[in-house]
Amino acid sequence: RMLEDDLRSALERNQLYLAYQPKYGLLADRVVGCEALLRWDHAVHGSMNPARFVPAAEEAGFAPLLTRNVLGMVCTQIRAWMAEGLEIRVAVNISATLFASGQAVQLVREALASSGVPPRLLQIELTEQVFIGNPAAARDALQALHELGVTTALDDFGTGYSSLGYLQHLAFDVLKVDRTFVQDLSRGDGNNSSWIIETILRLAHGLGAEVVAEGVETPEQLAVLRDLGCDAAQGFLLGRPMTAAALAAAFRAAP
Ligand code: G
Ligand code: G
Ligand code: MN
Ligand code: NA
Repeated sequence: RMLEDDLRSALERNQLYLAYQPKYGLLADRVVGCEALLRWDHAVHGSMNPARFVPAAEEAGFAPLLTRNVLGMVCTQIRAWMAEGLEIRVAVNISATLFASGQAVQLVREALASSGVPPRLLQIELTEQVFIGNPAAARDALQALHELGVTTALDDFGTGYSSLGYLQHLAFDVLKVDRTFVQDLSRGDGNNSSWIIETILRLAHGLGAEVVAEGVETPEQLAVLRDLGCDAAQGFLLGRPMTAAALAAAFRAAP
């Protein structure tokens, strides 16, 4: 109730903001894009974790409002970077429930139309949860996004207990390997995690999708991912979630 009221007023006063975490292309050896991560500095409770307040917002029925806000902020930022001569693709997390309801696609369409952002600069990250419930609706919504020219990423891949069969019918441009697999990576003999990542890479590439490894924290993990032929990596080693200005500087940095 209190959280709900605080959140409502934070939304009304534009007190939520975004941090941007770089995605690092392993072939290009440079920052190739970023993920937008929602932040809320509560006046009394300090920095709030989106893993907690986003679900609370959704339960309170704020999902459409919150998502419209996030998409608006992202599109404004993309335009600002374009004005500086930078074309930076931004990935946005959208909750499975909102996505399956079909509302998310409409919000994306509106955000693109009102901002004039080129659709190719927007990517939508979804979890395996979208498969549960109404896979047919999810499929329609994915197709509608692709028709808009927006790309899609399957987030936290490998942790959602979903059937691989869904991948056959639901096309994603990117699979994001969950950080639990990346954490256990070490060089040398094939431990289970490196086999799993190798298999995900083969699966994804066979489906025409790219692979982003999440949660890369050590140079050793990065080296193994490179050896395995992973396309891109994200994690504290390559950059923490940062301000838009810092992200632009990282993007500009020559390889
Ligand atoms: O950035 P951080 O580790 O604090 O994010 C925690 C969780 O919150 C992650 O699962 C992330 O996907 C989710 N999250 C971050 N920003 C958003 C957002 O704008 N919308 C939604 N739906 N989830 C978000
Ligand atoms: O669920 P999703 O993958 O969207 O979650 C993104 C979250 O992961 C963000 O909250 C971000 O802060 C966090 N994150 C990003 N890089 C790392 C990392 O290298 N290690 C850990 N532990 N968390 C990370
Ligand atoms: Mn994500
Ligand atoms: Na993830």
